[in-house]
Amino acid sequence: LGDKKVTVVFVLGGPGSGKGTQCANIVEHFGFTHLSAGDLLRAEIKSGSENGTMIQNMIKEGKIVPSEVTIKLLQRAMLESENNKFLIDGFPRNEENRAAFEEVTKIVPEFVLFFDCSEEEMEKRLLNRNQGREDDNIDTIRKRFKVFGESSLPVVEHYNSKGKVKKIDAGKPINEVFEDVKGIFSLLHE
Ligand code: UP5
Ligand code: MG
Repeated sequence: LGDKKVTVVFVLGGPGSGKGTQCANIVEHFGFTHLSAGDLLRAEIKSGSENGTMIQNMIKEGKIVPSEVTIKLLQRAMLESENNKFLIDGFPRNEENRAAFEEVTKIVPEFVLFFDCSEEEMEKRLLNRNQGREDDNIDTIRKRFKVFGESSLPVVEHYNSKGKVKKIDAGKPINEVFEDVKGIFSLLHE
């Protein structure tokens, strides 16, 4: 990223915990730019990139795409943006993602927003979403939950041990969750 000085908040939580929904609210109220790693990867598939087929297969299986691919997309998006405040949604998903991002970008997150939600509630939301996502079927959803528990929760634990995690009860209605989110972002000084 060169000289560009940026503020990054990682937004983590299980599949369907409401990361994208709440990021849209945060953008509106607090002037961040939302970078969903999953959305960037899906755009990469659509663009017909040489990695497209590999990414598509990984997403269909609920697996984590190689770090260098995702990091390149995130870096490019941050460079191309006029903004210097970013919500990075759905990344890092494993310890290797986390270490590689720190190594390559030298960016340390301001904090980690963690949406805590039961699998039962997340499953219900994903099966009702109806936006044609290839990974919103019960087989892939189960795989996503497994990967989240095994690989992504340790990342949350890593940051928690550094006192960087702000945990939100994400099982509540959307507006109630956002009240709690607002409480956290209101404390952020410019
Ligand atoms: N909804 C939201 N909040 C609600 C609430 N409080 N009450 C009731 N309903 C609520 O929400 C999901 C649905 O629930 C929506 O219909 C919403 O209206 C409703 P959303 O805000 O979309 O939840 P989100 O947490 O964003 O769910 P998403 O499915 O996007 O999470 P995932 O983490 O599974 O998906 P992502 O796009 O991040 O990643 C997809 C795949 O890409 C991964 O499985 C992986 O294969 C790959 N990937 C990588 O390999 N590397 C990466 O770095 C990122 C992704
Ligand atoms: Mg999302």
